[in-house]
Amino acid sequence: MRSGFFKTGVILLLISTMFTGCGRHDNPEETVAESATPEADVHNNELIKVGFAQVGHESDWRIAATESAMETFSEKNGFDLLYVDANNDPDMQMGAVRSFIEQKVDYIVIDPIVTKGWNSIMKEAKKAGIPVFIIDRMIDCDEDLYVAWFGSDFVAEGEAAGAWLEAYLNDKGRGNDNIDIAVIAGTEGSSAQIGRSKGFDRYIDSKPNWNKLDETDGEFTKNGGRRVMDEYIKKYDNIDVVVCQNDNEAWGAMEALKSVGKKYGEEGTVIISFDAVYDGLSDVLEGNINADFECNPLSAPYVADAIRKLDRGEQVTKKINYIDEACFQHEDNIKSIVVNGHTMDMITVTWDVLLERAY
Ligand code: GZL
Repeated sequence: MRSGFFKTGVILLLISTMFTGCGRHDNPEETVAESATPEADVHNNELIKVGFAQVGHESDWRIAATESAMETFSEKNGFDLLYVDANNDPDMQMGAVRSFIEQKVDYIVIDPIVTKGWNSIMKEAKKAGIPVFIIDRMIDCDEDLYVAWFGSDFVAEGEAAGAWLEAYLNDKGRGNDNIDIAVIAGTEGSSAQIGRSKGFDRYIDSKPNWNKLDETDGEFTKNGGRRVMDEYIKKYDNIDVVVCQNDNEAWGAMEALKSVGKKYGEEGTVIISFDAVYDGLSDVLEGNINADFECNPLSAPYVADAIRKLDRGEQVTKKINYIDEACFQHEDNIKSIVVNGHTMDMITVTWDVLLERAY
């Protein structure tokens, strides 16, 4: 295990208390990442050994996140990556972290499947003197057990979806109509699901004419979205809006609606989605998905940058959000939305917008 972390003495961790929503940074100067892809920087020809315990391979977003991590923690960038795909199994993921500790890696990176159950393994890593970074989803643990977290504000993503739906229905003259809403949630107990549900529910709870019919775990997968939407179609005569907590679930929901001849998107049941991966934005362009709220998967370069900072004895901010996220729509009818007092532009998807998509 490299001792760079201890050579540098006490690392001052500034705990940032800010949260940012899609489309804005409160304090951009606090961003940790200065160079997204660090120069190849091998200490005395020694690779930095990183153990990365990934959620799984459940979605297009996840594949993009994994590809970013593989590229970032590559040997040409000075890393020796130990990678474990936990296949959406929290016990397997905890076991992977324990094996990284036993192998005395230099750093551990975790994208946690669920938020609960992490305190003891995190204490084991701290006792072993191995710094831990959390990316994307969050865990419930003492803040001194990890160096920094790079992820999105999932509550703000959920609120943005609620704000857009409010504006969209007003634009259609349906602001006072009774609206039946079904939610296909992400993996239950993941901070992404908890946050998006919490954010959107703030709008559900504030509108007596919005009726949430149901919320069921679709596991962030296409099959999960299909399974849940099939159930909803059998159970409910009318569904005005389906909120899918990622694009893969939206594809499953579309398949289910198509299988019974129901129209969706621009021509029927409103579909809201999250992630805004390339194929998700393609469906926004085609009018199959009405609005898609970005969640950026490219956090690995920010961890590599923070590792370099630690090695140089520099401060690493306990950063909460690392990158702006955008809000996309099919129709060019909503200019912007306001969430938590911040105005965010709605981007109408065109071919140019789609071609700019990195993932
Ligand atoms: C969100 C991420 C979620 C994505 C899904 O940051 O954890 O997990 O929204 C993925 O696509 O499965």
